[in-house]
Order: sequence, then C-alpha cells, then structure tokens
Amino acid sequence: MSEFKLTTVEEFEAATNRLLETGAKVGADSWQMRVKNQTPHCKFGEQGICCRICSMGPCRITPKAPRGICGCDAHGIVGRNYLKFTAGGASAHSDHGREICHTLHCAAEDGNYKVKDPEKLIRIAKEWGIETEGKDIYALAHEVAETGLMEYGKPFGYQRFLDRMPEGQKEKLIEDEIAPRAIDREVSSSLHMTHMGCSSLPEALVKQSIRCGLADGWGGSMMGTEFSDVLFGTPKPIDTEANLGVMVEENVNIVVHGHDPSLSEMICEYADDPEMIAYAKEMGAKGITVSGVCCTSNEVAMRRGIPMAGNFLQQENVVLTGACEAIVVDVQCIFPALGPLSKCFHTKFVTTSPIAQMPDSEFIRFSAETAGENAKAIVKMAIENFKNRKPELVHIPQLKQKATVGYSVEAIVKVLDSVTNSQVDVTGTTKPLLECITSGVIRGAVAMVGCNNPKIRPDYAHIELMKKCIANDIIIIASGCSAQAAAKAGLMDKSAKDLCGAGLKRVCELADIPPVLHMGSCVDISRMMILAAELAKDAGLQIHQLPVVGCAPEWMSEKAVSIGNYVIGTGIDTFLGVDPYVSGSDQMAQILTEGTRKWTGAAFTVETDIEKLVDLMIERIEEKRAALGI
Ligand code: BF8
Ligand code: SF4
Repeated sequence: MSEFKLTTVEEFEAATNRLLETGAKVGADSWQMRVKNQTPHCKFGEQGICCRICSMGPCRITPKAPRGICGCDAHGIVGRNYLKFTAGGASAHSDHGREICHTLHCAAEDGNYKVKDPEKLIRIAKEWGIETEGKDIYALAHEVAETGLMEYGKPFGYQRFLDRMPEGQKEKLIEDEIAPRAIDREVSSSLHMTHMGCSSLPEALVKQSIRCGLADGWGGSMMGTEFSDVLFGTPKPIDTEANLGVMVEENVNIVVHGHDPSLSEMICEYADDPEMIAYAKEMGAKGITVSGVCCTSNEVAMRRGIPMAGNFLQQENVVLTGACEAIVVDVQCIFPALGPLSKCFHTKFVTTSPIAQMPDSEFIRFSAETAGENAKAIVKMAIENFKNRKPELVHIPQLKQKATVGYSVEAIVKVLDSVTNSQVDVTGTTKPLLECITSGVIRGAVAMVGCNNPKIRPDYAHIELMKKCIANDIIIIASGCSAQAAAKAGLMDKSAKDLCGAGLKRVCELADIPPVLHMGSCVDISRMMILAAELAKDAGLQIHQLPVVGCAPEWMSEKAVSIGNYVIGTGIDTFLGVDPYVSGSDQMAQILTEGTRKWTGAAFTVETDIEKLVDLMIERIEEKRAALGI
C-alpha cells in the first residue's frame, strides 16, 4: 500500500481559519463575515418571484398578490429571471471566446502570440470548409479567427460546431427551435424575450434558455477552448501541485486569477525570463513563483504545469498569506473584495480588462497587441513589491497535493487506447473507453463542474461526490473549481486509484491515469460535450443514451446556469446541489426537471442533500445502462 492520503476538508478549514486570524489582525473583511451579514437571504429572491424589469415594480408574488402589476404570474417571473440568468452566463463565456478569436487574429510569426498547434488549426479549418492547401499558417489562423468571429453575428444559419453532434441531433434541435443561431443573437433575443410585455410562457422561456446555453457551449465556449489550444497548445497530461502550499515564501509570488489565458500565458512567459528572475534575486527573493486561482489557473496548469493555489472561495486566502506580491486578474469570478483586502497587506491587486474594472486596484490595460510589454510591467511591479512584505504577517499553510492534469479529449483518447489490448488499431477513437463502459469495468462517467458556494460547505460536496463515484467504478471528468477541489484533496494524484472500485482501479493502473481527470476550465466543458458526442458517434447512439451525467453540486454563477442549459441541451442529465431560483414556480420546476426531455432527452435534478444527490446520479447511470442492455 502506498502512503497516499487525501487532504480532508477539515484540514482545508483549519488552514483557512489560521489565515482568518491574520486577517483579523489587520482588520480585513472576509466572505465568511459577509455571509453572516447577508443571511437570511430574501425569500422572494430565493424563489425567483421578484420582478424588477419595469419601473411599475418591483413586484413580488405572494398568496395575496399572485400577479405583478402587469398581470404576470409567478411562472412568467421565474421563467424570465431564469432566462436572464442564462443570458448573463452565455454572454460572459462567449465574450471570453470572442477575445480568444481576436487573440488568434493577432497571432503572428514574430508577434506576442504564435500558433502552437497548427494541426488543430488545420483540422478546424477543414471542418469549416476553409481552404488550407498552400496557405501560410498565420494567414489561415486569421481566416479561421475571422470565420469564428462571424459566428457571433452571422445573419443566417446555426452554430458551425453543431455538425459535431451525432447524426440527426442538430436536425432535432432545429425542428424544436432550440438550435443556436448567431451567439450574440441568442443573448440579445433572450433579453428581448424578457423585456416587459414579451414572453411570460414558461415553456418558451426555457426553450430559449437552452438555445442561448447551446450558443455558449457549442459556440462561444467551444471556440474559446479550440482556439486557446491552437494558440497555447492542446493540453497533454502534465504533473503539477495544488493548494496554498504551492506558494513559496522565499520567492516573489504572482497569482493569476480569472479566465482568459491570453493574459496568464504571457505572465508565465515573463516570470520565466532569466532577466526577470535575476531582477527578483536582486530584490532579495530567491526566484518567482506563479500560481493560479479559478479557471485561469486551470488553463495554465493544463498547459504549463503551473501550480494551482486554489479555487473560487480560496481567492481571499492567497492574499491572507501575506506572501502574495501581486494578484493579477482578467475577467469573471473575481471578488471585488480583493481591492480592500489587498490594501490590508502589501499585495498589488492588478486589474487588466476593461470588462472587469474594480475600485482599489491598479489597472494595467492588457491587449493582444501590447501583451508582452504589459506582462513585463506587471511582473516587474510584483518583483519590486517583494521588499514591501510585512514578515510578521507571512504565513503560507503547508498544504498541497500532487496532481496530474491536462486531459483534453485528444489526451484521453490517447491514454485510453492503451487500456484495451485489442490488436485492432483503434487509435483516434473513443472505442477503448466505450469497451470499458460496455463491459462494465467502468459503469459510466460523471462530468463534475462548477464553483464553490457558501451555501454548501466549500469543496465538501465536490470531494464527497467524487469519492463515492469512483468507489462505484464511475470515472470523473472535472473542470473549473470542481477540478481544483479534486486536485487539492489529492483525487488527481494517480495514487487515488486505491480509492476506486476494482474495475476503475484496473483502468487507472493500465492507462496510468488518476480516477478524476482534469479537463480544464469552465469554457472547457465544451471538451466534455465533444467527448460525449464522439462516444455517442463511435457507439452508434445518441448522446442522451450514454451512461453519462453532469453535476454541479456547489455552483453559484450565471455561467453555471448557462452551462447547465447546454449540458441538458446536449442530452446529458444534470444534477445540481443549489436551486437556480426556480422554486417559486411549480410549472418552471416541472419543465426543467422533466419537460425538457421531449426536446433533448435530458433534464435537471435539483437535490440539496449531497448524499441523496450522488445516489440519484448513480441510479441514473445504472438506468441508462439497463436501457442499453449493458
Ligand atoms: O468559470 S467554476 S467559480 S472560476 S464560474 Fe467561476 Fe464557477 Fe469557478 Fe471558472 Ni466556472
Ligand atoms: Fe411588475 Fe410586470 Fe413590471 Fe415585472 S414587468 S415589475 S411584474 S409590472
């Protein structure tokens, strides 16, 4: 037996409590304190029955006041709120994807950004019917980027990547009017539908939520993922470490946080520059450590092995170590609290995007054209800040785990090829994985995604669900903050195979993989959709028939709702541990948990009891297997 041991949530919490003591010394605020101030939450908001989309309101639904001033009932109000939530998430993911398209458009042989995976670029160009023969790779990159940008506003047709779905699925989506058209159009139409005096029919609002979500998952997010791979390389398995213990006391610590790899890639590049390292030494440090928080961390961990300092609810902790010279952010999931918190320490809080501007931050506008000089300025600023540390405040909790990350679809297909010893050459398909599933060695797969949320004990649901799944021979593919929870616990260490059932353990041994596979950031949930589509095509099935489910037990953001919509839109049942503000309408709840099946073959399950949630997932996977007779 190895000496492998998971880090427990209790150990995470003890480390956090120790850091909060430092916070108390310097008068810092914390999310733990703010949660207390904000609870109990407003019941109308929680149930989704507050409407303030016109200035006759706000209107709140009660038994005595069952309709708003315009006459809208609870179902219409909940439905509109749900669609707005989705549109917010789809816009964020897709705008991130658009930025990546722009970065690709700026790529040049002698520029800041290069094409690192030309094969993937050519593959996508061919898929999109773009002539590749005899073309310079950068000319091709620009043409593909421009075609991608057109996906946001094209007047006719549907998202190009829908052609990756199994035969007939796109046609069914078109027939049901949920096939996504131009991405911006879906977001815009959603906001039009929720305008005062437009849709109040729950079914129509849910349909548009799915369509808008699909524009994200099979449009903006998928382009974000694919073109990030083209620019920065398609992830391959790589070793890294996770949790706050990755920060190094003697070094200049730069923490990258947010989502867009265009920034973090450049920071990593310059932090590695011998000139910068020499400068750090001159300033009294031993070197430079870059670590990450949230999805940007997933991006650079997958491609460079950059360690992961933590996930969403750990973002304040990196500053509380007193050893963070700069926390450099781009967009999404960044606490405005980081501004005032940084002021309690020597930390520089550097915002870089016009999309995410915050008080008490230093704004260094980052753009693809000037990326090199921007990144250099940021790294220099961090180095020069090292001398301002207050040694009496420095405490880095010595908690970290090893993790192997970087399981893109391409990487999964490759490693699982080694599992089946069949003589037939199956390279390049998901057939070996299918064989494992059909034979029952692996019972199915769960796509674990999403955030932390103070409503759920942070990381606990992610980790407990994963442990139970792998013990039941269900393989986990994880992304976003869920992936980081797994990594911090040790579930992405290959030794975690000992926690698996016999079948999955054997697969992990043969393929030399951990039982929880890191698939990347939240835009990379598009990778999961591609994997599901490939599995279905190779099996001659539709996606909704596969013994695969999605799960977001601790989700919190609008993006997560958009994701939920495209995951069920793709045909994958999705299990949520937090209610998406729909409990105020039985009609909405019914459509979301059952009604969507007639369009996509999948629906949501909402269960706040985590034990029950995992049992329901396992049950669903077994039902799918039974239906297939396997
Ligand atoms: O996009 S999992 S807290 S970091 S929203 Fe945010 Fe949620 Fe983390 Fe990435 Ni995704
Ligand atoms: Fe009230 Fe109707 Fe206006 Fe909403 S749209 S605030 S329910 S009057």
